[in-house]
Amino acid sequence: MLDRIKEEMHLYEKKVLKALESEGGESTPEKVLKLQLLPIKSVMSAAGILASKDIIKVNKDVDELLSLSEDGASYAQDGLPERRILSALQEEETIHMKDLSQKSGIEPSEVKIAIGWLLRKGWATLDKGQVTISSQGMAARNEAGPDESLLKELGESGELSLQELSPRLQEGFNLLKQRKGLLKVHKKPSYTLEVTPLGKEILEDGVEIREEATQITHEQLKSGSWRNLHYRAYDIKAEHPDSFAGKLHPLQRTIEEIRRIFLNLGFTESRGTILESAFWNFDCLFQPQDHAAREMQDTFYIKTPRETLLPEDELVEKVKRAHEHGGKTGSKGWKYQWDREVARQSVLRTHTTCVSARFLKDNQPPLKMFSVGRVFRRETITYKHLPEFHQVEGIVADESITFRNLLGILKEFYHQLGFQVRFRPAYFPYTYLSTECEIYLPEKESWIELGGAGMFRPEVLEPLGVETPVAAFGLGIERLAMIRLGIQDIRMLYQSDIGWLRELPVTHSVDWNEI
Ligand code: FA5
Repeated sequence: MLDRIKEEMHLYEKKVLKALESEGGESTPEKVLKLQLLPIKSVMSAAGILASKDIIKVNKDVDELLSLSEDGASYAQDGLPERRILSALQEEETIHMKDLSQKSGIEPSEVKIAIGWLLRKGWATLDKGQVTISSQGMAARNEAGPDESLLKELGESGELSLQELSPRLQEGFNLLKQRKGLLKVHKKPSYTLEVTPLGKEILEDGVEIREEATQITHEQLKSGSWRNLHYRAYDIKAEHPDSFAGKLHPLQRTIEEIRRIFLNLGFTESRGTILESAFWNFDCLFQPQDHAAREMQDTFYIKTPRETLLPEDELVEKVKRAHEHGGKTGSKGWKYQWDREVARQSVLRTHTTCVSARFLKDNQPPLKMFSVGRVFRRETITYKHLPEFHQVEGIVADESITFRNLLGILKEFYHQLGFQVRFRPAYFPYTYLSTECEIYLPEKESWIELGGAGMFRPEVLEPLGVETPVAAFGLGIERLAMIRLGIQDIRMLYQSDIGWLRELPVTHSVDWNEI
């Protein structure tokens, strides 16, 4: 234990400790620096470190130092104004107030105050403007008062310690401080360093002062002499100030992790826009125009622009036919009259599945695509619901793709994020088979739904000209982030709680080498 403490001691710490030993265990930094020829800053910082290790004690005292202001210095030289009047009164026992300035040589502005002090000290009397010297004044002729003594001392020595003033000078200080702006007091800390019992133990054990290697030179490396140098041990458990490095917001970090997983799985990334037409958000996904999700209370409709352009007629026609009677898909459709105007409405996209639909129109299978983006719904906010959140959407299209492949992809994705999921049957107008993935939340004692998935229906694929099966999924990111970060409430992600954000580690436990 003692050896370890000694090994970790810096050369300067040892020097300070040795100096204190030679001074009998206690001394001032000023003496230490003279003994060891160290700069005062090094003594103080070494003393601070020694104190933090309980090897010495640093006692701090504050000295109050007294000095004269400019006015004080001129009084010290010329005498206090009442003294100068007293001198004048010795020649003429009585002087009228109005002549005082001229006869004593003090400024007219000082006369009033000077008379005040003359009377207070009993050196003169005042009667109808006549100032007359008293017997006390006569006696004081050749004798300086305590205030004058202090002025004199300060004039000669420049500075005096307030704590060390003699009682007479202390009395002088009490008088002088009643006059404005004559004295200056400034506080000066003074320190004594004192070896503690632990410090004594170390000293008794022996402290050797050796030069330490701090930087190794090229030559030392080349010649191998670095092996013989003495190195100080580091205390890797030493206390350190907290530092809060800049880092990505945990939600953004989750998004980046998700992107990386899909990129590593060979998916292409695509992007859409948050302002979308009802056509791409609903119609081409075979969502009937009277579907509940399309209601005003579920979807944000946009006033400007209220309407959007529809894609080419051929596609619009095919979507219309799919809705009305199934078109060439073998389906019977929804059996209603499809309205282009409804499809033209602009909306804030309610899911990212529209990005998949657009991608399928422009790209031929085989393909793997994912997309991350913000979506909007008229939701009542709860611990797991937000009106604006992120989804990651994906599609895999290939001749051989099956529903089982889809479950495999989702399992793999969640597994890489550290989750076990379960699947349950679900319904979406645009997929068959359809499923929802859920994970268990022990704190809420319930399952929470993380995403929807399924195989796109022919009514979706046929108008887009896609002939292979397409596995599709859309997963909520905030809920996933919430569970990963161990928070009970989804709103935390948007609250900018600086304390919580600071405490979060910079990285997750995901080991990218394993992915
Ligand atoms: C959809 O949005 C489908 N488009 C998913 C899909 C894509 C199915 C492709 C089939 C094929 P759903 O409305 O269930 O599905 O939303 C998907 C996920 O988004 C939910 O599981 C949930 O994790 C998240 N989510 C939904 N609403 C909210 C909300 N208000 N706040 C936070 N997250 C939400």
